[in-house]
Formats: sequence, C-alpha cells, structure tokens
Amino acid sequence: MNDHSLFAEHALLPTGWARDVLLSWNDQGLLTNVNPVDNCPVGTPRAAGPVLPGMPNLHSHAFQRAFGGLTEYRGATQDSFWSWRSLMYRFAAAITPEQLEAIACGLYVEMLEAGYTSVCEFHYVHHDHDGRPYADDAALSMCLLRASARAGIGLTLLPVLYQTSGFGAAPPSEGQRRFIRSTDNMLALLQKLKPLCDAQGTRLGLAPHSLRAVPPHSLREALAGLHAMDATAPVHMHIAEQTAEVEACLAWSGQRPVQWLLDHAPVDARWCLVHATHMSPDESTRAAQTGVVAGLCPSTEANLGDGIFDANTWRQAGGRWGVGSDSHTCVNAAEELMLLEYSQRLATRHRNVLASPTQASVATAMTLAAVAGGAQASARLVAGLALGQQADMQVLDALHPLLRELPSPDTMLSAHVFASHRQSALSQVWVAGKVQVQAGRHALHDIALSGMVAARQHLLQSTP
Ligand code: NGQ
Ligand code: ZN
Repeated sequence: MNDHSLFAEHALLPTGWARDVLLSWNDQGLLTNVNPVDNCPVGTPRAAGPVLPGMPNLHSHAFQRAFGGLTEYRGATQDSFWSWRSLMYRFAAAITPEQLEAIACGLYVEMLEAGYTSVCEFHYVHHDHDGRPYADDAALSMCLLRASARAGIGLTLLPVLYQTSGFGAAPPSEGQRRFIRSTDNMLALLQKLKPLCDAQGTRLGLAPHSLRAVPPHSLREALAGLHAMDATAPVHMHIAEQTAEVEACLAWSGQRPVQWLLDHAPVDARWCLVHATHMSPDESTRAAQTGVVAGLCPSTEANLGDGIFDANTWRQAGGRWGVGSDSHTCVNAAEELMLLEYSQRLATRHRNVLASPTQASVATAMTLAAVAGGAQASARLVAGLALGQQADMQVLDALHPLLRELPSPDTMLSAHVFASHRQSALSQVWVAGKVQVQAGRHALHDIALSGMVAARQHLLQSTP
C-alpha cells in the first residue's frame, strides 16, 4: 500500500476540476506529483469522493470558543459589539494556561473535522491574571503551539501587540491588562518564539491588534523589528470592523482607518486586513491593489452586528480574500463560504455573487479563492493541490445521500456547501499527507472535546 499517494477521480486544482489525478507527496508532506493518470495505480488508495484543497482558517482567537452561545441574551443596554466585548473580557481575564490549551486543542479538532487544515492564531492574552508576565513570558503562546501539534493542524502564530484602549494613545483599561506589551518586549517574545516555531513548522508573524490599540510610532517600530527578523513574515490587523471605529479614527486623524493605514504603513501582500468591513469604494480599490488579503469572518461579523463587506467592489479591483472563524460562533469552513455568499445576496439582491468568470459554480469559485487568500495570509505552503504545496485535503463522501448520483464534482461541492449539513459529507481530512479525520472523526475527538468541556466548566465557575 502506497501511503504517500491518493488517487482522486475528481480533484480541485488551482486551475479547476481535473479527472483521474494521482496526488503524491514526500516525507515532509509536500506534493511531488499532481498528474492525470489512466488508472488508479495498484496499491494506491482511491478517494471516497471529490478531493478539495484543505481550507486555511485565517483568523482565530481560540479562547473565545469557550463562551460560544453564552453571550446570546439581552443585557441592560442596547447590545452591541462593545457590550459583547465587555463580556468577552471577563473570560479573557479569567482563563488559565491549562484551560487555554485544552480549549484550543478541542477547537482545533473541531476545525479539522470541519475542513480547516491550518489556522492563524491572533493571540493576545499574554500575561497572568494581574497583568504580570508569566515566569516563561511565552507561556500562553506555548499552549497554542502544543495544542496545534497535538491536534495535527498547521499553525501561523500571530502574537498581538496591544498598547492603548483607543485612538490618540488612550491608556489601556483594566480589562486589557493581560494583553499589554511594550514594542521591545514584543520583539523579544518573537525572538524567543522563532526557533520553537521553526522546529514544528509553525509560521511566526505579528498582529498589531488594531489602530485603536497600537499608536503610529509603535506600529512603525514593531514592523521594522519583525521585518529584520523575517522579511516575509505575515502581518495581520483588525480594521474598520465597526462604524464607531471609523468615526473615532476620523475624529483622531481626519482619515478613515483603511485610508490612514494605506498612507502610513507599508501595506502589501504580507498583510491581512481582518474584517475591513467599512471601506469607501476608493479605500477598497486602493487596498485591493496592494495585494493585501481581506480576512473575512462572516459568522462572527454577523454575530457581532458588524455590517456587510462589499465583495463586488473588492473583487473588481482584484482584491484577494480568505475566511476565518474568529470568535468561533461557527466552526465550519463550508459554512463560512455559504454565509459570505448569502450576505452578498441579501445586500445586492442577486444570486451567485462570488462566482467568477472562470468558475460559474459559486462553491467552486469561493473554495479556490478562499484557499489562495488564506494561504497567502498564513504564509505557509498551503495554497492547494499544486506541486510543492502541502498535501492538505478535504475528501467529500460521494455516497452521502445529498451528493450521491449527482452529475459533476461542481454539483457535489455545491450540495456540500449549500444543501448539506456542511460536515456530514466530509469523509476525510488530510494535513501534510496524513489522515487527521476519518469518516468525519478525528482520532482525538472524544478526549479533546471532553478536555474542552472540562476546561470550559472551570472557566465558567471562575468568571464573574
Ligand atoms: C478581539 N474581536 O480582539 O477579540 C476582537 C474584539 C476589539 C473581533 N473584533 C476586540 N471580532 O476589537 O477591540
Ligand atoms: Zn479578531
């Protein structure tokens, strides 16, 4: 049995669907062969259905999985993003390293079972409950490194720089004490993490949290330090998610957030602008032309009442995009694609908005675009089924009732994204040439999820 290859009757390559493809990879899990063949070679396993590239998840705050479903009630005031944030800060204030690791491990198992093969962690809870550094200053980053290695998901670790509570260098609030680092202290953390990340195939980047949280001089210095360490390291930043943020930025600088950033920072293809919900058409066109990735998080953006991203303007300017599960109110790659397309249908009153000139099938077009953009934002070799990329794959189950006897892989993928339960038709998930999910289940499903439940229970007991 050849355990370094897989035969796919239908494989979704960056150029579109191909028939009878033999996928082979080396000991590092990188694809060495993606070619059509006449027959499935003897001894090579045959995929149970169409093979899709694994989906990179470009935006995650792992600890937020612990309170999914627990902020869905009306408070005293008009509930908003900001009232949600106050509730979120209570969990951020209470979580322990052990809880973070258990929650992240459970979450990563869930991600793999739902089609994500790698994740970008936008990691900002750094310090102990009093806001003092742990004895090992990298303690909480290490929890995420261990959790990803245990679950077998690829990781881009983005330690977050957080210094102020608002534009104009407003001092941080009590609730932000676990996040705060000086620029030098952040650069020291990156130096410490670099060899540890390199050793496990994790990519290390930096996330200036937002223009609210990082003053201009710190942004400049942190980027210079990052680029001295690794000139191609990824940079992620939350931006223009809420209209209140746009207004505060205008009041501070006379410019909208994306406009300000484009004028004051070296935004390029290394960058991921997370959300970028509220852009003028001009900001959108300018930003798209830099090669930056828009990090769209449709389920969280809906959950938090952010607004609707204008995908048409973005794409007309050649804008790249990928998806993230962010607060993990939904953990499912196909569902994020569905929600994104539906947001566009609701806003424009059209259908199949995110289909493309070369891919009429919207699920196929979106999968390819989100893998390409997600890979760019991850800065890892996860750009799909192509030579030299990691063998990260989702295998659909052609015998699932909703896919069975359908006439083409396009229709099977459409059924998976738009008509199925968006998880039940996933037969296998592979990461770097290793099966991590078989018959819809990860080997650690029971143990990792019961670990997550126990950690959540303790966290709830300690959260006021
Ligand atoms: C976060 N989450 O950092 O977890 C943010 C909220 C903020 C989202 N923006 C905090 N979805 O932006 O200040
Ligand atoms: Zn976020």
